[in-house]
This record gives sequence, C-alpha cells and structure tokens, in this order.
Amino acid sequence: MKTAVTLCRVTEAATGPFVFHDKLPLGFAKAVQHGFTAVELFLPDADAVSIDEIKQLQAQHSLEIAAIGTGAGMVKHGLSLTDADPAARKKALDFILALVDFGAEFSAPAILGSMQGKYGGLVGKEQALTYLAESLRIIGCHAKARGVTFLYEPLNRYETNLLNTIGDAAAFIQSRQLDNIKILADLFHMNIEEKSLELAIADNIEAIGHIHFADSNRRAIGFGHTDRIPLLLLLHQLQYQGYLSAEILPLPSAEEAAAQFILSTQL
Ligand code: LER
Ligand code: MN
Repeated sequence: MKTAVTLCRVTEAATGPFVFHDKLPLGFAKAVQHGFTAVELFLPDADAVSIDEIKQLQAQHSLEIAAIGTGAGMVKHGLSLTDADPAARKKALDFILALVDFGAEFSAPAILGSMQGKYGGLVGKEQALTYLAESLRIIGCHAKARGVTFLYEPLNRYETNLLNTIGDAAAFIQSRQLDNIKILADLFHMNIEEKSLELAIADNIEAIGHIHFADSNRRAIGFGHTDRIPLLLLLHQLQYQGYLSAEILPLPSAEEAAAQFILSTQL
C-alpha cells in the first residue's frame, strides 16, 4: 500500500493533524527514514516554496508528492468557496487554482477540505451547495487540463454543515455531474459520521481517490479504537490503488506517530 506523511509549513496550523512541522529538507529526510512512499504537503500558499526546491528534494529522496492541502486559505486568510461575498469566493477559487497548478508540477492532486466553508447567515444550504458545485466544476476542469484529479473531502459536522458522509459526497458529485473530482475519505471524520467505515468505503470505492488513515482520536491507527485489519483486508480486496496518508496528530511524538502509522498500514 502506498503511504504518505504530512509535512506542514503553516504556522497557523502548528497544532493541527500533521506529523512533521520541520523545514522541508528535514521533513523529506524523516519521511524516507520512516519508510514512506510519499509526502503530503500543507503549505501557506502556492508561492511559499519554489517548484525547483521540491523537485530537487523529491529527486534526492526518491519520494512522490501524494497531495497538496489548501487549508491554509482558510486558517491563514479566512477564505472559503461558500462565502457570501463574491470577491471573497473568487479569492478562494484563485488560491485553490494556484495550488492545483503547483501540485500538477509533481502530478499531485490538490485537496478541498476546510476551504469548502459552511452555510449560514446570508447563505442558505442550497445556495452554498450551488457555490460549491460551481467551484468544483471549474477546479475539476482546470485540474484535468493539467493532468491531475482534484480531491474533495467531506468533513465531520463540527467542521462543515455541507456534506459530512462519503455517500453524500459521492451522490453530490454524481448528481451535479462533476468531472475529475475524487473523494478524500478521512477515517477521523468518518468515525464521527458513518455507520460503518467499511461499508462507506465499499459502497463508494470507485469515487475514492485518497485516504487520510487516522484513528478515532486522530492519532495513528492503533492509538485509538479503530480496527485496522478489516479496513486493510477490504482495501486489498477492492484493489485500492491510492495513498494511505498520515494526516494525524504528532502524538505522543512526531517520531512515534510516524512509526506507528507505518506499522498500522501493514497486515
Ligand atoms: C483536512 O484534510 C481535514 O481533514 C480537516 O479536518 C482540516 O480542517
Ligand atoms: Mn483530512
């Protein structure tokens, strides 16, 4: 199974679910030491790190780039695709498109998580879902032209009130006829929202492009109460080809979280 570890360079996300917060050369070195296939990058914006620097680190360490997070648009700049203000929505869209371009340099999809925002106030639910679909249509098309997919991540109810389950996200993508959008299945959110992790995955495997492989308490699996064996057996049986990515808390320490994560991906 392909594995990725999160490298975060966003100071506002210092307490977030990311394993390593070191400068990238050290983060890449630690990813290799622990035996990861790839890194998942969480950066302040598309201009924060040069493409050449990432390409050089990739070549030096033989690591893939699994995905690019866009959440800094929310945590740093307060941007969301469902903002009531059209100028703010446009800024959010441009922020994401720039990260799609950045990721495409490494064949890596970008992710829409917290930048999907929430409905409320001046924006009702239907209107917010329409804003979300309009943006995903533009982003999916933009990403396709650059040879990458785009990942949409349903979040738990405490982070968004738009789409909380994998099934609802898959139905939304299908009913709105959104092309080139895959679902990011984050087991932490799913542990809150789904009846069964395995059923949600099995029912929607064709739509799932990436997995945040986290335990119920957002630590590495084995540090909470998720049973990894049925999950791994199912993913093997379904011939899941995407990444299992360590978007997890660096607890009890980043090193121990990374080591446990690698163990947790093995049958
Ligand atoms: C992002 O991948 C995620 O899972 C969100 O919880 C971030 O807010
Ligand atoms: Mn996630």
